[in-house]
Amino acid sequence: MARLRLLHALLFQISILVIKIDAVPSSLLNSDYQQIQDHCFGNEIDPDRTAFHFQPSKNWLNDPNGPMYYKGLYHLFYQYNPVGPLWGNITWGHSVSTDLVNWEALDLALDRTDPFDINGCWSGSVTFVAGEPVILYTGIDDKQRNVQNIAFPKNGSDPLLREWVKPSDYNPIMVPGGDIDPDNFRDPSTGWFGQDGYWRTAVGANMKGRAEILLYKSQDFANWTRNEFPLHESLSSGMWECPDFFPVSLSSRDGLDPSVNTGNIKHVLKFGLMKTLRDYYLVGTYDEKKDVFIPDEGYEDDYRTWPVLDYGHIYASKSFFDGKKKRRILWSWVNESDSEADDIKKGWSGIQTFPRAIWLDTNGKQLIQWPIEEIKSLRKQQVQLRDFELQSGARHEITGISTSQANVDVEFELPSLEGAELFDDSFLLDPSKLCDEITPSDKGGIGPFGLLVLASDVEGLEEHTGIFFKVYKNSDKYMVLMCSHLRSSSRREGVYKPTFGAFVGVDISKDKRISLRTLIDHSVVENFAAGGRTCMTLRVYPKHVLTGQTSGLYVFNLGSLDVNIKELNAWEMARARVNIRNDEFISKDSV
Ligand code: DQQ
Repeated sequence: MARLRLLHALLFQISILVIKIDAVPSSLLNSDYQQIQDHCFGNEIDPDRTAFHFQPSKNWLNDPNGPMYYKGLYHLFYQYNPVGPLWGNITWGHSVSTDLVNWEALDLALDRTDPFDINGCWSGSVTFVAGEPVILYTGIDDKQRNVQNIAFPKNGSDPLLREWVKPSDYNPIMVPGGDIDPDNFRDPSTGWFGQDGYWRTAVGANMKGRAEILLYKSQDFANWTRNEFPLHESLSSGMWECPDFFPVSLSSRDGLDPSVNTGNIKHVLKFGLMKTLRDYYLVGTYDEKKDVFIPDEGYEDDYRTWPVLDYGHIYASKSFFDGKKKRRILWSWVNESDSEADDIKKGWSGIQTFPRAIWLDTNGKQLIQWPIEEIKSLRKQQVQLRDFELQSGARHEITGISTSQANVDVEFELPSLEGAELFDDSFLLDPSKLCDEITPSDKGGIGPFGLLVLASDVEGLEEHTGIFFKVYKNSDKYMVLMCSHLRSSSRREGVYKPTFGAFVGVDISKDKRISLRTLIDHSVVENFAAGGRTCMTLRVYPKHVLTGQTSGLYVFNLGSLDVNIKELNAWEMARARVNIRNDEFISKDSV
């Protein structure tokens, strides 16, 4: 994880050359925090702590691991440091839920106890084998190698799956052979079962500089042999972590069991690129005979051309098939981007995105991600705008609800596309650079228009985070750019404040509308544009909340053309019950 911090530190250094950051004496910050800590018991006062996102009650969290639905309960495991708020001592934390919104913490599922995982229980998955959940995970062994291990429930009739056994006569089940870099061989995917009676799993590996998703096969799920060919490989993009490989329907939003390989389907290979710390995915076909994945036409071995799962701040995502509601659900790790010193003061670090249902767009090319329907159970007061004209230069505050814990759904309508600025193709591979050049004084053609969230009330919105769109014309086509600027998001010291950008895959000339759904939860802002076609998750650490001030929400339009808000609905959100231990709840309500 040092590399994450290093990258952030580097990007932060670069950003201060470009953006003037107000200097805040660190003694003041310390006393701000002290004030909070003095009054802080549990979740109530820590202003950065989220209200409806998954996080442990304290300490470090990273990747989501092995999500599943079993005997009436959803289970989520996660990479967890049980003794501190920074990465290290990695084990599997474990929580259960009946509704994917409220979570109860259980004891560690996997701890570093054996020679094959004594230096860490890293990421992995759960597969149902003969109806019972089985964990595959990466252990860092006594020789500091990445090896793959297996664990079974001690008592499958316990819906809580409290105890797991790691048989030493099985483990490790895969070791890095001669051509595999023992430092980079990890994160076994959920298994799938082939027509030939063999199980498969995909493992990320670095093979002398080449990224390979290795494929292993087994008849009994215990003895595994590496396939002659990798499932997929890339010569140019470095190590691929946390592979997820699953079928998606071309004719329905329903999720599919990982072993389905017939019917009107495609396959998705999702992975995290260590080089960019972003998650990408490829859509294509799985040839079960050769056991290879073939990306669809147009694929190039250049990560800059691959769809990014979320253009903001997420990594190491993991999905599972929810047999209860026949859908595929995905979580992603959202790392902190405040300073390490602040994480130590807070005593926690890392959250998961709100669970997202994912399916393939009708165009067969793009994944759609959308907060699961259970989120509605958290909605409180609602405010609404309808057919509201946002004139050029306008900024309008949404009042009537508290907006630091909110769900906003807005649909912008463009009366015309006349006057869209011309697009320069050189920006195609680097939309965030284009976003970076958009400033409030830039009276563009169509846009920027969008939302300002977590804005300070006083001193002329000194702190605010913009999520906005701008429409460009590229020969006979229109392009919608989505941006988020974090440069004014926080006056706290040591916060990483990048600009994120992406092109939204919609044909704006057809319906002249673009929607944005935003989940605001104290220090995280998840954005879903165009019905979930483009996602952008942000970490935001406003300073104004440290002194008890509330945050504001605005719609704005800085383009020279007026924009209409067809409809805006905003709900204040309730606090979910997330990982507060209460054994009574577990025994009475969950089972
Ligand atoms: N995190 C885990 C690894 C994985 C990485 C270690 C991705 O298994 O490759 O905590 O964030």
